[in-house]
Amino acid sequence: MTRTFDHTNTIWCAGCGHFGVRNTLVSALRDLEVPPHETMVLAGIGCSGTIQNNVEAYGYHALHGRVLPAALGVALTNPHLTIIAAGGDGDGYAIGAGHLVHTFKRNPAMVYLLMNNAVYGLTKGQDSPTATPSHETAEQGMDGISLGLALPGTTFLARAFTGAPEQMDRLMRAALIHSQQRRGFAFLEILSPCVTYNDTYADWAGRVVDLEADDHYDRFDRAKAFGRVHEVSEGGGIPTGLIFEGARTDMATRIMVKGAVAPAHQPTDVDAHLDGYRDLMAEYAV
Ligand SMILES: Cc1ncc(C[n+]2csc(CCOP(=O)(O)OP(=O)(O)O)c2C)c(N)n1
Ligand code: SF4
Ligand SMILES: [Mg+2]
Repeated sequence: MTRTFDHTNTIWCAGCGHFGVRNTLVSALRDLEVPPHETMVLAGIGCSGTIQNNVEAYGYHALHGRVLPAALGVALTNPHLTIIAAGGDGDGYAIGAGHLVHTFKRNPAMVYLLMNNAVYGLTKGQDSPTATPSHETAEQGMDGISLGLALPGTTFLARAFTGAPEQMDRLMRAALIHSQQRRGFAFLEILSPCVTYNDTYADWAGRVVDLEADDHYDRFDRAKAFGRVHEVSEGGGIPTGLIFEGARTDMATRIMVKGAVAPAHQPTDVDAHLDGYRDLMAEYAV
């Protein structure tokens, strides 16, 4: 199926990393032949949170920090969709951090693109949870990959950089395939610089370390992955690549009783449900 939609009416500043994320997502969906009517993109609030306006798919604009519970509802209602949740570091690591923790635990089949620019772009440059400690904040930074490694149920933890497009493209496809194969929650943090309020392109380009470039790196070993992420981070580097992969089925598959039909695939005509309603009312009438 060809995707003809090419929306150029983005709100983004020239040079914003979010363009690269959007273009990589669109080309991966096209190459994996995911039809628009089987794709749903949900986003939070932020410059990043407008990505769903620029992808040919079903779209939903969630409240700030609430994209993951909204996407979880879609994943349980219609497990046949390819679901992409997206948002910024403010959306996912500040107001939405609690939802991230519980989505890691639940492992629903979806992709989550967290576009990290270490700043609140839309509201003009306040510090986000990933702002570097020297950037006018008294707080230490936040690392979503380490957070995910610390929770036993996680199955896909990766980090890309818009300044390394080939790696980003590979990780985007791997994340989509992970969720399509019902292996669960594919968390892909993308370093996506805000050229207007926090231009980190040069800094990050000099610090990214692709863990998969090391032939001895074992992405299936959680403890070793944690150790390596810690080691690289302590040395001032930013670990990237497919950092961890675990084996577990997705939430909808786990909770669906054998033979049960997801709500989106149940008949909607009244007659199909009439006997059930009557039985229910009869129970109350006793
Ligand atoms: C409940 C609520 N609190 C605060 C805001 C204001 N607000 C809008 S976007 C945003 C942060 C955006 O930063 P981020 O998620 O990192 O996205 P970016 O713009 O950097 O892509 C904030 C605090 C809001 N819209 N709703
Ligand atoms: S303000 Fe920053 S994050 Fe927002 S569109 Fe401009 S460059 Fe991108
Ligand atoms: Mg941001």
